[in-house]
Amino acid sequence: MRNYSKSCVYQIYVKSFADSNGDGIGDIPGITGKLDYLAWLGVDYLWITPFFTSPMNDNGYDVADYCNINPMFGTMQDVEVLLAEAKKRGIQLMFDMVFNHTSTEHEWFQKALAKDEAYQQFYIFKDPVDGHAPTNWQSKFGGSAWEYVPSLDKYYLHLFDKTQADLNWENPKVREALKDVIRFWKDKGVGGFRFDVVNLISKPSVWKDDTQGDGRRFYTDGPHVHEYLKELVADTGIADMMTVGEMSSTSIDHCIRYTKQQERELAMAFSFHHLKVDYKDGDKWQLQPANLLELQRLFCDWQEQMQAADGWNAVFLNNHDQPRAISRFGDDEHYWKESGKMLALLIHFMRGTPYVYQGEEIGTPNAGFTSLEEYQDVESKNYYKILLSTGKTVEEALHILSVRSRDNGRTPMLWEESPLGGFSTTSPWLAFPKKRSGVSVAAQQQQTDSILGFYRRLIALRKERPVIAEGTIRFLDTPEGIIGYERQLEEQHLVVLCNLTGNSMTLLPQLRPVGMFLIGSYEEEPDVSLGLRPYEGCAWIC
Ligand code: TEU
Ligand code: CA
Repeated sequence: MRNYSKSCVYQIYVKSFADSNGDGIGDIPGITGKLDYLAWLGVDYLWITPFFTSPMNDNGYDVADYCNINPMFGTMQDVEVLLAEAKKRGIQLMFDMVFNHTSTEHEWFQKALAKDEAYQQFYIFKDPVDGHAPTNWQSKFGGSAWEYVPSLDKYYLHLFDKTQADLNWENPKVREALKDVIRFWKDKGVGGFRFDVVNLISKPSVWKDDTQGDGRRFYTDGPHVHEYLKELVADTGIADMMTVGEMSSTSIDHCIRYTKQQERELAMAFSFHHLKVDYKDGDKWQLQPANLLELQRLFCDWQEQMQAADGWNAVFLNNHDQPRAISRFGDDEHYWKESGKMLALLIHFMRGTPYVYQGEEIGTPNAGFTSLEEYQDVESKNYYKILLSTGKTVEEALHILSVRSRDNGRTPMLWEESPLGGFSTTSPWLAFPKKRSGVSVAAQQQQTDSILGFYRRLIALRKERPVIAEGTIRFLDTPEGIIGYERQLEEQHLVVLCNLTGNSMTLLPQLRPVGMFLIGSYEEEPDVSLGLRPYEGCAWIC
């Protein structure tokens, strides 16, 4: 039994959620102003993406001061008001701890640049090898993972942007400094933490070229990662708090260790393999249609194997780094409402804690941008150049961005149907999605059969029905395109079937559920003898 099995987490990308002061940028008071909506939706936790002091090269994931607020988003007092107001509504806040790296504007890095050797030990500075970078590792945002500093004649490691320098966790002073950050926010009443790419913190002791890849196999789930996490959690007293680690290119075995209760590391983990089924040869920048058999296999493996070893998944299809699932795995044109609901059901009745990313609850589709100027994300801008340099035409590169850019998930929240969407009183920092008819909180709160209403019901059902929160899971032997699973708690069974294709799919007699129909993505109850309609998702209590 876990105390967050009934919970639902709502993720807020602060820059795009709600703008309270009319500068076109979402902010902390903007979130406070929407707490009644979030309480109505029924969510228990808000994960708020970083709003700390930052030059914003990676929208706040480049932190220059972990204990101060970026004035663009508000003040410390605004954060305290948000915490207090959330608490009144029974909502807890999770803050986003970006501990793999800091901004190069962080005081620690600035001291390192000024030749303070103690602070050089906070980062991973290395001498050039034969006049070039120490290894051939690649940054996840494109280009070398090493940046040369002429004044020091040294390179520093950055697995992300060159303004995001990787911290040296081997140095106990780094670990102590980061524990102080946790203590600071815990004392302010924060209810949990999300740890950014936390499985990349432990680098290998030998630095060598990766002849098979970009270097990730050397530092992913690195040698001391479990030890460092245990230490951080124990020394800050957060073992029983709501914590989630973002695990990049991880394995089930490691995620079991990260989340098994007796290990006392984290409450749950995000993994991303299921969101790479439309990457050709594992490359995000090469398009292919989603491999649905692979999706089914991955859900089955992660859900069943994590369960078998007492691990716990954070279940999700969307976040601020991903294109919108409704455009990716659904049909946002012909079956917008049905596919939005089906994808929600697929995730919400699984074993684990479901996450809702702002806007998915109203079926927000991809941005639909057609020119480079519309994009803001550092990764998109870098890869646009890389795509052109590898021979893609401008049209091809823009098409790839329109499918893969992280900005697809970062468009401002649509609160109303009006031109500025109720987001701001001025034009926002990033454009609204091109297709937005019917996509708004105000419109959908009026309707009984809206995507929004459906999410609200799913969130409530997890609290009402122990089989959803506590039941065991077993995947059904379904044909390609249908994902089905059964949850069981004592005598009660819950059967979920989701059609992820645009075709009607017949169901073999043994797959036809018999019992009480609970919820489905179409207005009319399914007739299972006729099969599943396009993008139909439905659940029965059997
Ligand atoms: O993301 C880590 C990360 O690897 C993703 O950006 C990845 O590129 C994406 O999931 C593609 O599959 C985290 C944050 O969520 C992201 O916003 C930051 O840019 C990144 O770390 C660096 O802090
Ligand atoms: Ca603002």
